[in-house]
Amino acid sequence: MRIDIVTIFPEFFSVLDVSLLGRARESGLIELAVHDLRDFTRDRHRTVDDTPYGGGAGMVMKPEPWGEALDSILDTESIVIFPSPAGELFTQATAQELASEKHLVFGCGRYEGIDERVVEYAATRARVRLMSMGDYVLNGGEVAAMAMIEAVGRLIPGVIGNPQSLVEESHSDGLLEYPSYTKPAQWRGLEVPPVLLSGHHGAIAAWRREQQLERTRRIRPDLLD
Ligand code: 6GU
Repeated sequence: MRIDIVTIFPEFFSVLDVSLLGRARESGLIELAVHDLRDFTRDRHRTVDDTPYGGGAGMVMKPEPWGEALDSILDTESIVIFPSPAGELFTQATAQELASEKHLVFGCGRYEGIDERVVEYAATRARVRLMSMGDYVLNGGEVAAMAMIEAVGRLIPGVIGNPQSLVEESHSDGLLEYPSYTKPAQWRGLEVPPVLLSGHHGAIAAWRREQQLERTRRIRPDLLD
């Protein structure tokens, strides 16, 4: 998979050099490039924002640098993702859909947002999705893009060593994950649930399922609807 990111804070994305995704990049499973939006400006001050038409607080990102950036990055197979609190909710199902794409482009807005015509223009050149991480406000799309890239990247075949771990994890079956334990069996007076030490695989599977259901009912009843 190819991933392009457009941002005014390219240094944010240095964390993608490490860990699982860093290895996926080294092995060529993921090809990732970060582009500084200011490199697509043409004025001396490398201006990326201006005051909003109609008035109001804050600044809006100007369309011209975005147009230049998108023109240099997009091709017919691209899908453009604009992280936005006004977008559709990004879920595990979204991550799964995006994991089979060839080319993801993340357009990270700052300030009060990007001139809406940029989204309109992008939609004439590629498929476009506005994606939100949840009902809270971030200062810009960078952290959201990073979360989406991690969620998608780990679903690409070969990125995770043991694919079984993808099958068993939270949200893959629509429920929260069961609790996990490792040695020692007793720690600071706290015990591992005895069933996990029983060697009885059927009983363990049943206990884990029950834990998943109990947790989901208690913490995220909305997932059961
Ligand atoms: Cl994707 N962007 C911003 N700026 N804030 C958010 C978000 C995205 N998702 C939730 N809050």
